[in-house]
Amino acid sequence: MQTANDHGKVPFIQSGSMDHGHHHGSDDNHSHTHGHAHSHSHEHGHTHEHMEGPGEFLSRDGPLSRRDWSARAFTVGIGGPVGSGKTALVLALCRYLSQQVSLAVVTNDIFTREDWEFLVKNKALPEERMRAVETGGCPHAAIREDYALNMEAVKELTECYHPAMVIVESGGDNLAANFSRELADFIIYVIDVAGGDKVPRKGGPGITQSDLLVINKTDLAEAVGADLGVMDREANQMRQGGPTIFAQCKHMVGVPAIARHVLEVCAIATGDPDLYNRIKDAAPEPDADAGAEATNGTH
Ligand SMILES: Nc1nc2c(ncn2[C@@H]2O[C@H](COP(=O)(O)OP(=O)(O)OP(=O)(O)O)[C@@H](O)[C@H]2O)c(=O)[nH]1
Ligand SMILES: [Mg+2]
Repeated sequence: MQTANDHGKVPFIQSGSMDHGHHHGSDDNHSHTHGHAHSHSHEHGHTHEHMEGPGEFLSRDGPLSRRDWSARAFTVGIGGPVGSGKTALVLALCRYLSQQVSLAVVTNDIFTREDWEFLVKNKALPEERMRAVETGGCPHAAIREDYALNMEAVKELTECYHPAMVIVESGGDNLAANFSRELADFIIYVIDVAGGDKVPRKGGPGITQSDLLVINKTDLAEAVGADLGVMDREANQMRQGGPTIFAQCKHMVGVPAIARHVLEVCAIATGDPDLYNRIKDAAPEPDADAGAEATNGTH
């Protein structure tokens, strides 16, 4: 496992063997190899959790109470299935917030640095404020059991740039993936309408236990016959009233509401109310197309 500059000057962090040098999360005691014929623990060096259910919003693991913000900035984890719009959300948040708030970004991909390249090309942030982690295996492991590389990248960025917030984009995964609370102070889970309006009710820890659920690509709802009312109702049920925001990340719709929500939590956690004030007067929400609006509150 080694860091940086395997690819010229690109800050590219690569995962090697999962068998050494990893910091394990405090929830390891809940992990065990599941009872399928194949053992994941031997194939890729970590065990998979067997979950009895998706878990509940109100009894989810809360953020760690910590004060070491100067060692590691407030960390926002963005997870969700492949292609749901995580990178589009990272870009949109950077565009919306970076004038007022100091940011840094870590991207995860299994074998490439494509998301990092996309963000560099689109000037999400100055290149040096963004790092790519190549997870080399299950993306969910890199944000849960074996998060050392991501943790290291967040700490390095904090040390170099003292950002108010570091955004970590998980590699796209399935509905069973979720961030470790050791890594993420705030968890956003992004799904999209293109998979159909059934997705929220299928559950999974990202849907039920994320601090904020984003339902992206509402512009495609009609084309795929997804009923946003159903998604809204079922997301609300699955999340016990926890916040959900409909969005079109690619078109900035819903992004100001997402940004304000994250900033507010960050301001409270870090005890810096000025953070939230800085964005209050920022550009208002663009005119939302059908269905692109915050639902069941933003808190
Ligand atoms: N129509 C529409 N397309 C979108 C929207 N947001 C993102 N997309 C498109 O969806 C595709 C996937 O978006 P990404 O942001 O790369 O998704 P991702 O979740 O980061 O994907 P992985 O990192 O590969 O898992 C891209 O072609 C985006 O342009 C949206 O609001 N509406
Ligand atoms: Mg991506």
